[in-house]
Amino acid sequence: MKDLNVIVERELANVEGEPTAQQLIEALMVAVRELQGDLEPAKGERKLYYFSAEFLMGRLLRANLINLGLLDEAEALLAGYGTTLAEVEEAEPEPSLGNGGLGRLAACFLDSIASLGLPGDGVGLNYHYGLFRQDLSHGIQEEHADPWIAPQSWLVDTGRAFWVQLRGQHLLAKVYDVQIPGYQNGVCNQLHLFDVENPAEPPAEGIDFDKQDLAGNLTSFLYPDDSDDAGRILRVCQQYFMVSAGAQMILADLEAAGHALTELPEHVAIQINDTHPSMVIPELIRLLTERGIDFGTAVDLVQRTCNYTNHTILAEALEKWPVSYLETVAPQIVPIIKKLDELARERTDNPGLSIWDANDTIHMAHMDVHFASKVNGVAELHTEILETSTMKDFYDLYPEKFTNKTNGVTFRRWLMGCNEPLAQMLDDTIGCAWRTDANALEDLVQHVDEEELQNRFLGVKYHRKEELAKWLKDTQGVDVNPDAVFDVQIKRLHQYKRQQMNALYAIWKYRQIKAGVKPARPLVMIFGAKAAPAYTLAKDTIHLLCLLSELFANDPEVAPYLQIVAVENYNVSAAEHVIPAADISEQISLASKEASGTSNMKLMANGAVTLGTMDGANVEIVERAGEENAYIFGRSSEDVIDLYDTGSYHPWDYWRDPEVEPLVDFVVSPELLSTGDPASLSRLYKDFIAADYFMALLDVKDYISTKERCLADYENRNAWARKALMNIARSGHFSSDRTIAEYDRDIWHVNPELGQ
Ligand code: H2P
Repeated sequence: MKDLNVIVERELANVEGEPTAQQLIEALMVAVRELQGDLEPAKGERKLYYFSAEFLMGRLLRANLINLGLLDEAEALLAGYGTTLAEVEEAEPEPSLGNGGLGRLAACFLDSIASLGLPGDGVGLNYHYGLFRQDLSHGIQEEHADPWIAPQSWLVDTGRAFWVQLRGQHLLAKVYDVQIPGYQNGVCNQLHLFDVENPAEPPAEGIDFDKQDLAGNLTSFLYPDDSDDAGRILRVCQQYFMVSAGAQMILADLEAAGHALTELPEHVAIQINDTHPSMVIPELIRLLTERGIDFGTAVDLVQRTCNYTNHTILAEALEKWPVSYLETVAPQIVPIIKKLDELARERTDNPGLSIWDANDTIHMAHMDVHFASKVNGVAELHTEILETSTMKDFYDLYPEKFTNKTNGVTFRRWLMGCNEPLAQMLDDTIGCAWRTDANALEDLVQHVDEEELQNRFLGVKYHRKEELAKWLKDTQGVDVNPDAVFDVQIKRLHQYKRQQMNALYAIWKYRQIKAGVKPARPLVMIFGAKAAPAYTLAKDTIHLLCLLSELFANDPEVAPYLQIVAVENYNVSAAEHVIPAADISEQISLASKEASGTSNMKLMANGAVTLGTMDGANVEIVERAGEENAYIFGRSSEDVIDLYDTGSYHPWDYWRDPEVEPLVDFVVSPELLSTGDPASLSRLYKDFIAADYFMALLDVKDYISTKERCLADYENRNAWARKALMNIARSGHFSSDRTIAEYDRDIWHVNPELGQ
């Protein structure tokens, strides 16, 4: 029987003197990998393959120790070296293989699939330099490569590889596995990441690289800049590389298990996570027909195997590729797509539902809906909007395909892992059942009125705020006051998420303070956000936040009351510090635009109170937590959809409001122009008054007054603690274990217990 201590000792045998954090982490990683290697994958007649361009895994040492039941043992071992896991894990590099909620969801799902004992693996790409590392030191976002693959990493070289025909050349796709252990159930599934044989070195500076060099750079970065043809074609190359290798692997596994190819749907379920892996449909059909199966049968087999998750109603994210790109990248699948389009046209004469449109553009989501078994949205409101608006014609054609699967997050990472003191408080109050069944958190409802518990909660929160303050000091030299309200907005930077509306609030508050209205308690506004490198207005918003941060910090009249902290290079590890310390959870997207959101769920489970619009999963959060335990503002999704449909939103009408105008005009005030980039600020300013596509000005007044009400309520500390406790108690529904059980029940049917 292998033992953690024995392996770590063996690994450290040659170390002279006290081992460094790096050496301890590496020894623990080797030990955990070895122990996981002895576990068995979940087994069953049918296996799920979850295809995703992103898997935002985060650091894995703590998560894996929790799942192996070895956390205490590891802490005891480290105590022997005079340190703790929290200290040494800072030396564990974080793979940045995702952009935001979409990739983090995929990571939570893998954890839940393994923990529920379901046979299911992830399929993705092994990006060497990740999304990018964000540098904010000059008050603007600068991007750099974010290498994470060290000699000791979580990657296991499987020795397997598949040839992929791409852009007229043959590239070998090597398979690396990341082990995914279930929660104390002896199961270990895999995340398969494909990679080129000889990856290029990272760019010396920035993230520019030779986009034509597929052999070297195909898997360098996630989302290469798509502002030119070369970048877009490279994205299509990445997608095809992933799905072709993935499809070949699935068929190889099927045959190795002794099954006929015609039994594909009986033994395989594929989930297409967003449109990036959509080409798996024509690729599988191609591979099956190449192996002698007729086209009609191949289509039927693939359709019974594949399912598609939609994560957004934003047109920009529903990929459309010119036929010419596909001709360049993978001409072998173009005739298949043509035939699929013809089949789709036999099913409907609505040209709006075609796969291959009159402009020779391929609509990936259309191909998914026509040729998947099930199509799901990621929160009730989102699915309803898909059915009644964005995909209404598809819904009318295939009502039976549509289903909702409200997102969830793994409580093992997002509560047990990142907030031990809160987890301990829960154990002491309601017992440990919640650790295996998050619904048991409901038991906390009976205790929310207990003053002693409220005080204990406030103590835990304060402690976590002190810890965040220390981490911010250590990592970016910022001082924050733990007595302040910690107001947190953490999500990718996008206009629909409306960080710019939050910036207008900061300007409002600043002007109040300058006018002599001092807040009862200081406010720390914490932002964590990366902007896509080619998304200018998003980068302008980051610049604005950095300028405001500096302005407030340098003004002695303001600094004691108001602070903006932009967490640099916000990622999963940063989130694990920020989320437990949050008081207010900012979920302020324009209603109808945020499909679900998942930071809302993590923050809820950690006792932050939601300040948000009735959008995405906020609706379900408020339904459960109770309206009195959240702060809701803004126009409804119906109103917003109507404003879009009628074209009747004109930002200048709102800008002219005497309370709003000075806030917007401040963006181009001498105070900011003196230190900021005038081009960037005036671009933002013009966008506010002349475009404001995501309607920040529509809701800004309501937002300010609701936030003020929320801050006033915060002063009744025990009443606030009660609200926070109600949020925790009602967060169990948002466990990804619940989400995955629903996917399995309604879509995958891989649960061996059910004998599917
Ligand atoms: C997206 C949606 C979120 C959703 C998430 C997971 C694309 O994530 O916008 O509303 O919760 O997928 O389904 P994000 O914006 O964080 O990249």
